[in-house]
Amino acid sequence: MHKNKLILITSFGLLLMFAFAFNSRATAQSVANSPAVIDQLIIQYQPRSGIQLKVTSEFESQMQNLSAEAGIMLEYARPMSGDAHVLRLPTKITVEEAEKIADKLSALPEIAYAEPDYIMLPITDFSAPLMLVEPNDTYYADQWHYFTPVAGSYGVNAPEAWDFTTGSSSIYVAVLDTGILNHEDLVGRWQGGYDMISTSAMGNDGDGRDANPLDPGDWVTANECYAGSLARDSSWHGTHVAGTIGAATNNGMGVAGLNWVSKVIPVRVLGKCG
Ligand SMILES: [Ca+2]
Ligand SMILES: [Ca+2]
Ligand SMILES: [Ca+2]
Repeated sequence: MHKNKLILITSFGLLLMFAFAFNSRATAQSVANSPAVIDQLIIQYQPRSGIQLKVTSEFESQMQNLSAEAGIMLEYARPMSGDAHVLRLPTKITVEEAEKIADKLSALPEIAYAEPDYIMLPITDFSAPLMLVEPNDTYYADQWHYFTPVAGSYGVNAPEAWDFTTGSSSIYVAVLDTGILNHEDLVGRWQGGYDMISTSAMGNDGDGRDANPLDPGDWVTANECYAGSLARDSSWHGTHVAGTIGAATNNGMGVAGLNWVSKVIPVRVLGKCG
């Protein structure tokens, strides 16, 4: 696996992590603040259901079926991407009522999911000045990739994101890489994991797949991987990535992690020679 793929996987994981955190908070707030505001549902058919609600002659009977199942008259509003559809309710109802109806529709075998078209509310008062949380880790000043982007740099604007969330204990981030070291700035920040490298020579730990994801090193001598391959020191890449995602943060030592709470699950997929 190439490094670029790893970076992509890592980046995608971070995006998911933050998207999930933002979404869950926004949803929770919409439930608390919206007693009777839902007037639409969103449904999506199973990919192979063969039902194309917006175009076929099945339209009327499908709408009647859905209304019967929902126990309320549903009116077709508009299509969405990915064979999802917006259905309109005859009146505004509470989030709880809408979720019950969505649950009934979700139970139909041809429906992949159904959910209220939630009214999202801002999760912060944007007129208030942001705190711009800055952690106290020793090397944080060198971690430009977390900073607010300025001309010529591409920081991810972590201080502003940390004002919203520093992570969630219900989220785990799998790092598919070279494994992990028992590093002092990762104490308590990872758990479980697995060594998926099936050959002893590449795994460099004397066996095939096993439940111990510790990284024994991936150094190679000249010509070890193929004729003419160069000698190389261990990369410890998995530990580096795990630290970027979830190093112990604001603990006055080492580096800061992007996520201060969610734990890393290290999975070894890269050893000697790849
Ligand atoms: Ca092994
Ligand atoms: Ca192992
Ligand atoms: Ca630290």
